[in-house]
Amino acid sequence: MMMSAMKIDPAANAVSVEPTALVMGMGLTGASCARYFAARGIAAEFVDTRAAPPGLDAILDVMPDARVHVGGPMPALGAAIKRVVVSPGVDIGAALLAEARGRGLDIVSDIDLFVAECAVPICAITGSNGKSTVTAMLGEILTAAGMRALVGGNIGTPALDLLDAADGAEVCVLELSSFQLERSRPVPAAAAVILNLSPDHLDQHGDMSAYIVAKARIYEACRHGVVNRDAPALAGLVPGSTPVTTYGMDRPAAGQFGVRRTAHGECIVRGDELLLSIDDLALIGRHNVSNAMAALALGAAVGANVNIMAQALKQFGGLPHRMQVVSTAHGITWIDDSKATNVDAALTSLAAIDDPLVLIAGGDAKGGTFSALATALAGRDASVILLGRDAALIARELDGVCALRMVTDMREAVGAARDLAAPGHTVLLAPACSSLDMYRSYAERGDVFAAAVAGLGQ
Ligand code: UMA
Repeated sequence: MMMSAMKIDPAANAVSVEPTALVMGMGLTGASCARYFAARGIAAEFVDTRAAPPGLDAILDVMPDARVHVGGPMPALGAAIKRVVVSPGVDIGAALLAEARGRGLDIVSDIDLFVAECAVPICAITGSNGKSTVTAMLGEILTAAGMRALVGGNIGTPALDLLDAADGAEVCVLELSSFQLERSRPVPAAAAVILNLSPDHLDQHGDMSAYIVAKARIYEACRHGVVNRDAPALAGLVPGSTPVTTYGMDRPAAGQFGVRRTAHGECIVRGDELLLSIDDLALIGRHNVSNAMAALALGAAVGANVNIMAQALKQFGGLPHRMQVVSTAHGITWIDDSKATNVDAALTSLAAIDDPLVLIAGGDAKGGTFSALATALAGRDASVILLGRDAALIARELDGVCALRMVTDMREAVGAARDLAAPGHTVLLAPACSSLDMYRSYAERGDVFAAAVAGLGQ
């Protein structure tokens, strides 16, 4: 429908200039497109299948006269539209897009628009898990090494908003999701990495091979590939002529990043050069050693000083909702890992904990399966509390593996966990599912968990 409420009066909604750009999606990306087009004096039209898309007000703030269509059915393509910008959450099978393709229009993503104007080298980061951590980490250690870094993309600041801060920047660290990669032309990044690949978003991509094809696009036009040796299948995704730096948890060849046992414990090394003791890393878990090496390899590829970056890793304390300890009251450790939105991420979190465990899991399974979770829990001193839309599906796969309890909300989950946990136990929120069936985001889910834990008192 054409909007006619609140700020949008249809009578006043007539635009003096016919829009030449159509933006599909009115979330964070759509709002950043509005700012981008408004700053360039380009009239744009916006569509979203949601009845109340979250970016609507921000779009009308900068383009009060813009035509906006929310909910269905979608309008036909305007005759003057020359370019269509597709947000990451937009269905690529949408009829409007098919019409645009049929008409031979220029179909781009916000990432394409950003790349066309970005004058500094880009470090592009994707992977099923850890990509926001590596993006933030690399931004910090590049800054410590004296390079002014822009940081954005899937991590939260839409890429186009980075252009406003680009003056004086020397490098851009861009987190790219499979949705962004699938909707974009190959990004000519100075350096790119796929951190790891495990099933995620299969409800959207259809199957694992389509998901891998989307992720592999990150290497297609990059000038330097950074490759995880512990995931050998990923090496084959880099075009043969592209120079590569590898990293892995084993002892590396000259010039590559890895781990070596020394008299002072395990150290991150480049070739034979000692860079940092693993014990000095602020982040916990072996997966974060791997993440740290990915960041170092990317930073090195754009010319930053590796020794200074390695020292800066001592200060990087991580992002919220990723293995974040929210309480240790009464000898029970409560960990918010709400960002564990797929099974593989939850397995990584479980592997980082040796204590007897109460796991809180469940939500929207996104087409995932849970047999690997059952295997990881088998034989452990663990109980599982399940909530959310796919709780029953997970319960079927964990049946007989450990004690299960079904709850209806996070408060009840935390109360049940308090009953089950004893001093020395860890309660871990690692849902292995997306949060969107119950919460606006994984961050809100983590906040609700932390508030419920705080509500238990000291
Ligand atoms: N949607 C509709 N109809 C539409 C358009 C969107 O129903 O017409 C739905 C989508 O199915 C989706 C939601 O709205 O679930 C958001 O879509 P969007 O394209 O408007 O998203 P943005 O608000 O622009 O946010 C996107 C990223 N979100 C997604 O890809 C779903 C944000 O990543 C990112 O921070 C932002 O762009 C800036 O670049 C979030 C995310 O969850 C953190 N990403 C996924 C992940 O990390 O696993 C991929």
